[in-house]
Order: sequence, then structure tokens, then C-alpha cells
Amino acid sequence: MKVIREWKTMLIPYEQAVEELKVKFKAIRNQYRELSEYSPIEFVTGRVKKISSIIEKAERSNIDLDRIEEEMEDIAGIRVMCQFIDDIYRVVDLIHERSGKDFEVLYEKDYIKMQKESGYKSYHIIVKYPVHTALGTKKILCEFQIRTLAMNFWATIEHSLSYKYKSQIPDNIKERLRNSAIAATKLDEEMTEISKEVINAQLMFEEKSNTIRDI
Ligand code: 0O2
Repeated sequence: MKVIREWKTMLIPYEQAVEELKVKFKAIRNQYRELSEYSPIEFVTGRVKKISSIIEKAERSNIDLDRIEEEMEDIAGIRVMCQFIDDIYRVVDLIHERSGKDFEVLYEKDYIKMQKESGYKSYHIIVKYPVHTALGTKKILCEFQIRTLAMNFWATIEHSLSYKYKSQIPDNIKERLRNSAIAATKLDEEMTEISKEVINAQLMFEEKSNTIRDI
């Protein structure tokens, strides 16, 4: 059994990885904005799992505590929020383009096309990330979760309810959560439609203005 000091030492590279990766994703977002281009990244957050959550998840998932660094993929977690569903796949492409450079993509889970039983939706990518610390270089596992603002809203509320009910959410609440997940999907689809209509209207307006100028 690790003592607190050993846990803290183990988590140092994870803290560093989260800080570095947040900077990298935020830089992508800022570069789009500087170029006055639409950014598929709305905002980015990151966290290192708390020691108590690591131990709780290891018990729940039957992971030997001596193997958590090899088997627990989300000790370091980065969350990328997007406005629209299409943006998620643009971010996924950006991540693939950087694979082999900043990090190595190991595998991914598309919980948008294959929604979880709870109603949870998000795109997960597990990467191996090299961290250079005072204690040497280490490759750690990190999970990227890419989702829309509506998916994030749903997951945040569902997560805090799960915590409140110690993962024993009553059936009627589970049902209502599944219904609200359907409503969140509808919201995402409607927002996509609205944005397409606004873009088309803008294009038509620009075309008209150009024609008038040509006369
Ligand atoms: P936390 O507190 O967010 O870190 P599993 O054992 O199936 O739960 P696994 O196999 O590690 O998890 O992988 P999976 O399914 O990709 O889930 C990893 C993370 O995705 C979870 O980490 C959550 O952050 C998120 N997630 C997955 N399913 C749900 C869900 O139904 N609702 C919500 N709100 N989030 C979900 P943790 O460690 O469970 O939680």
C-alpha cells in the first residue's frame, strides 16, 4: 500500500502532463481566433484524478494498485468542449494529425455514435504522453474527452447525481436522465441546423452585395 508521499510523487508527471496539454489545446484555440477563423475548440479543462477517486476506481474496476499506471487510463484527463457535433470530429482529426509528435494515440471510444446505457455521450481518445520532469522522462497514459457544451452539461449533472447517490441512482431518475440525454442530443442537432442556416444566409447576403457592387 502506497503512503501519501508516494502517491504525490507518482502524480507529479500527471500534474505536469495536464498543464502542458491544456496549454497545447488552448494554443490551437487561440491561433484560430488570432486568424479570425472559427475555432472548433470552445474551451479546455483538465484535471488529475484525486487519490481517493483512483483508489475507488481501482476497487470498482478490479485494478491492482501496483498496476494502476499501466491500467488506469484517466489519471490524467483533458476535456475539450466544442459548440457543435461536427467540431468534435474536427478536433479528433487535429489530434490524429499530432499523433506521433506530441503524443501517441493508443485507441479511442466513440460514445457519440455508441451512446452509453446511462445516456452519456462523448468522444474519448487514450494517448501515451512523454513527460520530462526533474525525476526523468516518463510516458504516461492520458484520456482526452471531446464533447459538445450540451453533452458536457448533461455529463456534469449526471456525474454529480451519481456522486450524491453513491452510484445508486433511483430508476425513475435514471429514466429522466436518459430522457434529458435525448433532449440534449436534440438541442445539439437543432443548434447545428440553426448555425447552417445562419451561414447560408450570410453567404447569400455576401453574394448579393458583390452583385450590387459589380453593377
Ligand atoms: P471521473 O470522476 O469523471 O474521472 P467505467 O469503468 O466504464 O466507468 P472506463 O472503463 O475507465 O470507465 O472508461 P470509460 O467508460 O471511457 O469512462 C471513463 C470516464 O468517462 C469516466 O471516468 C467519466 O469521466 C466518463 N464517463 C463514462 N461514462 C459516464 C457516464 O455514464 N456518466 C458520466 N457523467 N461520465 C461518464 P470516471 O473515473 O468514471 O469518473
